Amino acid sequence: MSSPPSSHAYGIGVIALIIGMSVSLVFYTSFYVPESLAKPSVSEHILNPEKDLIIEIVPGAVIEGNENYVPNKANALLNVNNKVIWKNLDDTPHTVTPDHRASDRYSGDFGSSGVVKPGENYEFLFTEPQEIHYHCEPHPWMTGSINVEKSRF
Ligand SMILES: [Cu+2]
Repeated sequence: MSSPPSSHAYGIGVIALIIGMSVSLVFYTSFYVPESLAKPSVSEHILNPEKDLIIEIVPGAVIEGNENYVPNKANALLNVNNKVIWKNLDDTPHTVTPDHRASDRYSGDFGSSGVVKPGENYEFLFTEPQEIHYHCEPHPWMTGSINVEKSRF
């Protein structure tokens, strides 16, 4: 005795539905969830700004009273020059250390993890507006600020 065709089709339909739901659940938990938790979506223009903003740690920066981070109060615009590069042109290692913990949702924690050696750079891609005051860990009289704003166009 075989069951009537309609009941058989119904059974296949239920199985298909269960398989479909399981596949979606697996997809959701293994691809969609980790992807959305990983990083906020950031526009291409912010990820690849037209220009870099260069802040020089000028020669002689180590000496108290001299200029150190130049420009000292820097302004960056999102979409324009939100990638900021500190270049150590001095002959002493320096750091770029935030006065208070600062981070960017995309780029993570701000600040050079160790020293920036003479001739080396520290760069940070800002993807959201914020103002950071920073200093040099071994030479705390060296201070500067970076202000990141939205561009108006
Ligand atoms: Cu220093």
